[in-house]
Amino acid sequence: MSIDYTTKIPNNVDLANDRTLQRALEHWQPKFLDWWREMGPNAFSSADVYLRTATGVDAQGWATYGSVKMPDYRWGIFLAEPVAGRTIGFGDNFGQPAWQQVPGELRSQFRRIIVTQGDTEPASVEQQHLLGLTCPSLYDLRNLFQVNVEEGRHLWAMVYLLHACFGRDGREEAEEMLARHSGDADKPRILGTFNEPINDWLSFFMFTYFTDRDGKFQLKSLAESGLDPLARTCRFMLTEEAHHMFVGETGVGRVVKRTLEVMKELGTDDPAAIRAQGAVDLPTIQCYMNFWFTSSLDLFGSEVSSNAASSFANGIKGRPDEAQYQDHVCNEASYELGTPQGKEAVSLRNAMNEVLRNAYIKDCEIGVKRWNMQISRAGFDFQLGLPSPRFRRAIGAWANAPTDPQGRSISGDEFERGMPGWIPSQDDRAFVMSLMQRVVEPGKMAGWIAPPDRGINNLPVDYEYVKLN
Ligand code: BYC
Repeated sequence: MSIDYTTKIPNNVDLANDRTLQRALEHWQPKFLDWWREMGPNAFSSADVYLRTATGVDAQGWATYGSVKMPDYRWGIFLAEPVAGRTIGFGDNFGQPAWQQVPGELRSQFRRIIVTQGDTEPASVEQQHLLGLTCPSLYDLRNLFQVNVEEGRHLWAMVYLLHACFGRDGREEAEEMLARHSGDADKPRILGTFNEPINDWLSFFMFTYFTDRDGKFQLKSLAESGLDPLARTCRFMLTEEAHHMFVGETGVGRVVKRTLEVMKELGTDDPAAIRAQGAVDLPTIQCYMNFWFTSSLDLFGSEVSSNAASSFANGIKGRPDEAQYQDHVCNEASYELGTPQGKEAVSLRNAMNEVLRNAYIKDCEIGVKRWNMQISRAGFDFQLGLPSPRFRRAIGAWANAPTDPQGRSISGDEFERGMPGWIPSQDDRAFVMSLMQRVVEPGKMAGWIAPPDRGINNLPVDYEYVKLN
């Protein structure tokens, strides 16, 4: 199924044959572009950026690379290929044909989930609005912009569903997507993490490692949805999401690598000495990890959630890779939770947010292992680690239960006293910000980050990925 680039809105959903939908989306398009110009990376509107653009949705040839000015990026609507005879893979409607339209009785539930998903996409672009001004290299600047334009496209993906499946309500929700803003006191973004500022590149790499990975798991469970257009939309989004997590994993890995070089040169692990050389000491990297990991854990919702149970029962949102399980109905099974009050058995359907969160945590561990391998290969015995999922939670059973990063219950006072060493303190943030000096000579890297192993699309690292004009 090829993508039609001859129309105002590139798409592979035969938009030209649905004039009403096409007109509604064409009406939203200039508002999106206004939002991009105001809230996106607007200091770089005239830059030529080496970007990939989706040109097909199959596994082989879905991307084309080329130089683009970001406001001219061809945002569009791309769904993965349909699967003939697809049936609903979980819940009470297990085995019935997948829906091509939203069933009337599930309208508000579907809408709420699509709105929540959609809201995160422009939020992340807003969070990263000024980051380009302090890029550590042109290679990184290009990756930031690739992530930004694709988050913009993911907004298009959800707005398409809102327009196509929810009529007037959906069109209103699509307008609201551009009216809420990250960190806005009156109209914030829906989920907590998407209102946190991302003012430095270490935070950006942590965000793309930890928060985009929440995206991966939410999209994987929506890719199982009984609503076929939603499932196909999310399947294609996942191909783009993979690059964002690559940026995060290699970004943190390169910061660690540079720190290890400095530690070796100096023959010390003393944070003050490492900082004086303009690198980020490992304990500070750990603090940034603690912050973004715990914030991202909250994005999965409460451990016990009737919303999650009902989404599963109704075939709206499954588990990632649902096919790996034997039982797809789950109305008998139970799940054991650890709560501040002790162990508690709850029905599996009610614990679906926790099932998803645990799959996510496992996935988070993979990159941490790689970073630790770098550290031990360099001959140092420091280890980075994910904090306990009980630590610093704002949502769910552990929300008002202070623990240390190991998950041991402590008093509120101990918690307050410990925090400056557990998550970035004001001093840590000020130090990391002080490193954020713009480097834009092709191939040059800021002193706090090692160069990548290779460039983009087989080009050398010193290719001029962004022509600043
Ligand atoms: N902050 O029953 P509960 C991505 C709300 S990231 C604020 O516990 P439920 C991306 C919740 O909305 C993936 N509020 O949980 C990454 C509910 O409010 P209402 C984003 C929160 O309903 C990087 C109430 O608390 N995708 O794509 O099962 C860059 C009780 O909720 C939070 C999705 O999230 C929070 N952290 O909700 C760009 C998928 N957590 O309705 C993009 C769609 C919960 O009672 N969303 N609440 O007022 C969902 O599936 C679900 O809405 C949730 C869990 C996962 C959020």
